[in-house]
Amino acid sequence: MSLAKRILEGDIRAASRLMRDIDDRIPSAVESLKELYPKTGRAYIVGITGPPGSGKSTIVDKMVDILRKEGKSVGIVAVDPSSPFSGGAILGDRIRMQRHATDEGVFIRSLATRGCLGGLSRSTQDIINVMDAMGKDIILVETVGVGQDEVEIVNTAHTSIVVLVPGSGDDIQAIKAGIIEIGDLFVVNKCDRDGADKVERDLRMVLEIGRKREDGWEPLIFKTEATLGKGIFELVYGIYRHKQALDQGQGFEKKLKERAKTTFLEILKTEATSHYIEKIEKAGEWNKIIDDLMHRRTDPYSVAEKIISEELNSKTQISNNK
Ligand SMILES: Nc1nc2c(ncn2[C@@H]2O[C@H](COP(=O)(O)OP(=O)(O)OP(=O)(O)O)[C@@H](O)[C@H]2O)c(=O)[nH]1
Ligand SMILES: [Mg+2]
Repeated sequence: MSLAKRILEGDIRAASRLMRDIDDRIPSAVESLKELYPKTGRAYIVGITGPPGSGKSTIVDKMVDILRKEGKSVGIVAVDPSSPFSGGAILGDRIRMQRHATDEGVFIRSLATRGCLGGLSRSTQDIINVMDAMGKDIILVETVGVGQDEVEIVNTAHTSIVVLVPGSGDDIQAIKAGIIEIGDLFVVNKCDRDGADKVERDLRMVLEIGRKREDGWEPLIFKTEATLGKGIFELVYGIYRHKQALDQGQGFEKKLKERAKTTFLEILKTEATSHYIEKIEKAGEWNKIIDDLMHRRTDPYSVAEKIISEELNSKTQISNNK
């Protein structure tokens, strides 16, 4: 039986195996992903982003408690661009979810940047699709910070949660840096610390003077103390409220469109890039190109153009000769 079929039948080891193959960029993984794609689109995806150490994992962990009590199956993807490891190595430390590791209804996977292709958001999409095909009801995607990759990842979620904490001056900075547009729900965590009210006030102000959202949704703010689980129940119901608003308006359709587009662009980008890189490597021209660029014997624009047009020319020649 194919790996994909086994995954669809609920084989957890098959799912882990495919996720490892995705991490290692093993070509056959794509065949499995092709087979799984028609079975995806059922899971509800929630992105959680915020500065390092703001309590994202603790929040996720406490949300899982509630979701499991409601009988929902959960997938968790922890995207960690700063860590050189992937898989089990950092799970215990960074994800604080050992409690759920033995629960069959919870599937946890962590992801780190590999290589130089900026394929983090691609791998995340792939992993989300596997969990979706596994039949997870809800998939929580934790990402650190607000880099381009994070924004892309969070953009493809149905509901995006942005976590802030008191006492780090860069919060409002982060808010200004475009985080406002991506947050459907905001969390001020570590409310046991001084300054939580100020963060909330600042946030409210920024939200109010900000542009009205096209979808009409007014972002909600929640105050939590995740370590004690305070405020998490309200947050989970905030997700449901947002989902309901999406279902009732045109928001859902738009999100699906956005998700399909982002996934496709991401795949096109990574496939095309690796194709050309492979070609250059095969021709043994990598060092020469870099050397030429370094010494300004040529420019990167022309080299890229040349490689692409060479490929197109050779293709037309082949079809002309047929
Ligand atoms: N005082 C206080 N500490 C908290 C609260 N929530 C989380 N923490 C602590 O903050 C630290 C970081 O929590 P994590 O959940 O790992 O934060 P994170 O955002 O997932 O961190 P990274 O994944 O490393 O970016 C841990 O020591 C938590 O126990 C809270 O509400 N109050
Ligand atoms: Mg974390």
